[in-house]
Amino acid sequence: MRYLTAGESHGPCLTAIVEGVPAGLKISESQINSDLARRQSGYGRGGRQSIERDTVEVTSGVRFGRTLGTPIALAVRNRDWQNWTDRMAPFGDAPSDLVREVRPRPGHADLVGALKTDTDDCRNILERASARETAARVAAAGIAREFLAELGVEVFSYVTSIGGARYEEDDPLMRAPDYKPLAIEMSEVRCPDGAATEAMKAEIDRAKAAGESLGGTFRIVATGLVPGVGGYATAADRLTARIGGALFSIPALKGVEFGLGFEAARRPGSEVHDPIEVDRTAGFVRTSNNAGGLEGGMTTGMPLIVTAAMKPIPTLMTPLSTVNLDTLEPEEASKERSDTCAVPACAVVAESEVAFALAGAYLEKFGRDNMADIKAAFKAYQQRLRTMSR
Ligand code: EPS
Repeated sequence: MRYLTAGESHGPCLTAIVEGVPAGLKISESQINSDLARRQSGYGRGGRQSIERDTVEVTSGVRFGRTLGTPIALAVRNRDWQNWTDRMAPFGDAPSDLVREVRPRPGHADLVGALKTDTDDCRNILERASARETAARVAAAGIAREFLAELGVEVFSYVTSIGGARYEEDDPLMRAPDYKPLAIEMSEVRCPDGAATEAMKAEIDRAKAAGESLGGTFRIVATGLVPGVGGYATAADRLTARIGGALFSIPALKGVEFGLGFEAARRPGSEVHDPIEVDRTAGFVRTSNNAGGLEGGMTTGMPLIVTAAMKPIPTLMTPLSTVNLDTLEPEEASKERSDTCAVPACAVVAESEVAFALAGAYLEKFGRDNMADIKAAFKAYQQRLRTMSR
């Protein structure tokens, strides 16, 4: 299952095409819209989110609520487009009063993109490098999530830190994460802990008052996985590489850790690896989950637990110094309307990438054509695993 997106932040719409989806998968428009709403939410977001009401339009590949097994095309319209029709017009001449973007922001794709593509207007770069593009990813990932849900897999996320404010979990690598969807989604920063939520909001308030922006960390968890998805035989099969690569396609991500992550490098082997036991009903289980649900590039059957770090947003209301591309003189970087913090939204985008990576690996293991065949193969596999642990 693969997706491709197109679209500029202030163009008419964002588009996604998802291919490799089996036939007969039930798709819910409202489920996709609720994921889009989660991506728009979060304390510390800027003015754009009060303009947009992201909803999905499905224009191909689905009939009567079920997939046809053909490419699925999705659109998310930009309401803000109506304010940009002259400055972002696909055809005709540029307006005579057009203000080019010539003060590249450190940390954004502005400068390097302009050098690479030979343009004197960083807008040609920033329109696409904008985090707005992630709305199309979240819409596309709705398909992957529905597929995984049919096989009992659920993907969720929560924020573990914003700036210096942290949510200290008792047991972050617990065997069965205590998924608290209500507490997560009720929190304005998508953190299940009330005190940590308040501390994170206070950090955002301080940053906003100082014209600053803030990054943070979040955890993505997938439950209900069966062991043996992914592969150990070739580099391309390894689910660790696929999930890591998928997450690093999110522009603002600077770090990804699986399970114990960097902490594993500081401990002896006996305090890292997860002992194996056999349980009459559950089959082969682990007494800990330091690996974060992946061993040898494959799922172990324990929850997948990935922690990711997002850098602060590059647009600063108290801007850093840059160079004006016209005069080559030092100047303040441009100040586009922006978010103080988008960590809660980034966690939702990261869920989408993990869902795509997992859905692709499940399809490779259980077949691709239609849901009935896939479910039959899935059931047979579970049956064989049960026999092997008895
Ligand atoms: C975003 C839309 C953008 C930004 C933000 C994310 O809208 P606008 O540029 O009109 O304010 O708010 O983009 C960035 C943080 C960025 O660096 O480009 C969205 O819908 O997520």
